[in-house]
Amino acid sequence: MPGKKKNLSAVRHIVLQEAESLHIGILVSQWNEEVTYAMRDAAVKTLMSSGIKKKNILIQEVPGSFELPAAAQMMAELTDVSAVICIGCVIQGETRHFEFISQAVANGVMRVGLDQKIPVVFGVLTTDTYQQARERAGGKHGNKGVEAAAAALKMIALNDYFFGLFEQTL
Ligand code: DLZ
Repeated sequence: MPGKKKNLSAVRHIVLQEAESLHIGILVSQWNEEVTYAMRDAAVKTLMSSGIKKKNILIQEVPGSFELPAAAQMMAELTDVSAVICIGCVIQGETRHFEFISQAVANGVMRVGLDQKIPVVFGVLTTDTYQQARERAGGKHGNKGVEAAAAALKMIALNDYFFGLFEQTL
């Protein structure tokens, strides 16, 4: 139903053609690692439940969320991944770091996705408190790692769909 709020953490299986041969990248920020590692693990589970082989999931850590866009660009350019899932957690502190990092990461991830022409997913929590972040990494608000993985798979499926339409015009 359009406009209805949907919690994608409920997503279980997304059917993809040739899932077994797909390679997917996951970048994980080491800041707030209790949260980001829980999101990473949920993302891996979601990918595997859709048929992605564990050996085809390329996981790499980065120092902080700010490094996610640059690492996503490297991964997209230098590996054969079909999508990059960027996982991070930025928590409001006493300084303005929060605003600068959140904004830069959101813009950077978007830009890499547009430039590289593969899905680059923004799996970055930006919360006021640590507690809010934990609630979204396996707590009462689900796990945003699941949602990030689901978004990557859906965008790959969308690309396949458009490619199919394009082939019909040839
Ligand atoms: C410096 C910093 C701060 C204050 N807070 C966070 C945060 O909440 N989450 C996060 O992922 N990273 C944080 N960082 C680190 C920056 O992302 C980055 O790694 C450093 O500024 C080095 O470029």
